[in-house]
Amino acid sequence: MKKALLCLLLAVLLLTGCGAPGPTEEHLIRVGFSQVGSESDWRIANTASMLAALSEANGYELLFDNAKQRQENQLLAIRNFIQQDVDYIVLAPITESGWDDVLQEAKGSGIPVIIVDRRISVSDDSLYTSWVGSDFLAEGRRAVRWLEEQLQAQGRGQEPLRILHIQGTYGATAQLLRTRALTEALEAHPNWEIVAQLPGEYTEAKSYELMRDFLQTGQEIDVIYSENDNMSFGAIRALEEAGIPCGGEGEIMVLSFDAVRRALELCRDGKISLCVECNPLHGPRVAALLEQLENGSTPAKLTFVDELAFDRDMLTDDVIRDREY
Ligand code: GYE
Repeated sequence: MKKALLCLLLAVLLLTGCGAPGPTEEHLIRVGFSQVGSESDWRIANTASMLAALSEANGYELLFDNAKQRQENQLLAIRNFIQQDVDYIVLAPITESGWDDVLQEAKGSGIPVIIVDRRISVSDDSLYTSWVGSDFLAEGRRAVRWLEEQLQAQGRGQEPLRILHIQGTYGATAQLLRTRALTEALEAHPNWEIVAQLPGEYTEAKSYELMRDFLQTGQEIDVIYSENDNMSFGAIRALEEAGIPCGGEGEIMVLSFDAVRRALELCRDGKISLCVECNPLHGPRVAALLEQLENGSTPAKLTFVDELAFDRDMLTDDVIRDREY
């Protein structure tokens, strides 16, 4: 009888796991995610997408760190993830450079690293397993091509064109390549000129401030090439406060990157002339890469996301309604 009871107790203990981690807890994949910050609508949508995809219900234990737009915070976060011996590190890098040492440490600890959104420039590509994000040069060229076509259609192809360039965080791939596309365009069009370059740091507040100061100079412009939507929002606010219209015929054209819902609405309302799409919904893409690694397969080194651009004529209510970010 005693023996039977003991057996029963043993069976119960085995079934319940007795204090040891439960079956699901035991199998959670531990991921440390170092995010750039929360500087823009794009970024906030990106964070939401990552948190949703790498949830406990989906089998992940996510250690999330918001670096508040500072690389030193990202370095600290990664070292902390290494110390906690996570299974994987996911890094959304603020700039391209400065990652060699810390990624060498991750490699030394045998932790695979996935890069998301912006790229990194490292001396040894084996320091990261895989990258997924946008083709920022293609985005910039999409904006430039649209502008060329517009000017051509308006018979202004040969006229002087004065451009105000609002730039994102210096050294970020999205800044470097969107800027490169504009630089290429200036080489191809000697009648195009950059009146000023403003360091908007991808935020609405900074761009608003800089735009207000710029308007004080009294310089005239035809186009604003703004490297993300939030900087466009800030610039448009400053223009409106100064009583300067944009988007209409003969008025300043705002070309904006990301195409978040708020920007699409401004495009529909005629204030933004072009929204170049940049898709932030990388959560499921990163989860797919992690799954491949878990299954022992080798994911593609680079994965580019397909994107579009919208002007007022292309925008339908459906596009705006269905926009997830
Ligand atoms: O355009 C901007 C964000 O790296 C693509 O960063 C991303 C950029 C995006 O803050 O809104």
